[in-house]
Amino acid sequence: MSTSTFAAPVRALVRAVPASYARCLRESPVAIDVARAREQHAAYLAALRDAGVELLELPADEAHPDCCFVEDTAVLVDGAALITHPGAPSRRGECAAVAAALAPHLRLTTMSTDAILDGGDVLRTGDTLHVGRSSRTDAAGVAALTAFAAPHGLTVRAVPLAAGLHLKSVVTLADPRTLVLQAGALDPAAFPGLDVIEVPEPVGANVLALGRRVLVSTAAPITAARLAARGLEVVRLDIEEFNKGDGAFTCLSLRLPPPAHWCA
Ligand code: CIR
Repeated sequence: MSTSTFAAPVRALVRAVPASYARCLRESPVAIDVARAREQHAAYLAALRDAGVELLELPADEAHPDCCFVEDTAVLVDGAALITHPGAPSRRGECAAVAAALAPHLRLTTMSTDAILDGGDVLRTGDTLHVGRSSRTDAAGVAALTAFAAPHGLTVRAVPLAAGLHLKSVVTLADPRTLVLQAGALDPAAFPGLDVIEVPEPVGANVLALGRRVLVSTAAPITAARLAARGLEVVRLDIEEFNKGDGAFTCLSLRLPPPAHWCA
């Protein structure tokens, strides 16, 4: 058993938005305004800093339009990082710079290229890592995560995903015992022992818990109201240009908890 307790992150790795973000991977070919994305990214970084998070900032990589979505390139647990082999071939070149930036802070394990896994598919609650079996994470990726997590006392549970890009596109952590789930995307029974708040707003399901503070999209008023009613300090941010690229709050950072703690 891991003995760590939930906390806000102390550090977060983030990566700037390249001009090529206009050509990022996305399911619907809606036009992206890169200048607006950069403004929204700046507001996101300001919100992290305001929550006491020290930022490790990587420059943009124009050769990798999706590079700002750093969450997919690593899974962080208890002083260690699993550098992933992302499901999308065009994103695999993002990992080297992330690994180099994390190396001074964490022990690194690099996943085999025989498996695929995106960090956006990995949702931690306590000693459990829920991992989405999505188009970006295969059975070998789940096995690699299981081997990485076991020495840390963490159990991995696979969650088949029918809709959404990643598991955390449809369900995220609001507080250590509460999940926000896009209504209809998954059976809440997949998360026994946890409170699951089902919300009708697809862009509401990806929230970022920073201790008792939680980042929620300005386009998700119902989600925001439900979380505020539970006593959480809700901070609303416009994240639309990243929603267009099939991303949201969690995707834009890799968060490091204080020692002996875990974070969203
Ligand atoms: C992709 O398709 O890979 C990016 N456009 C979006 C990645 C979003 N990442 C995340 O949810 N963790």
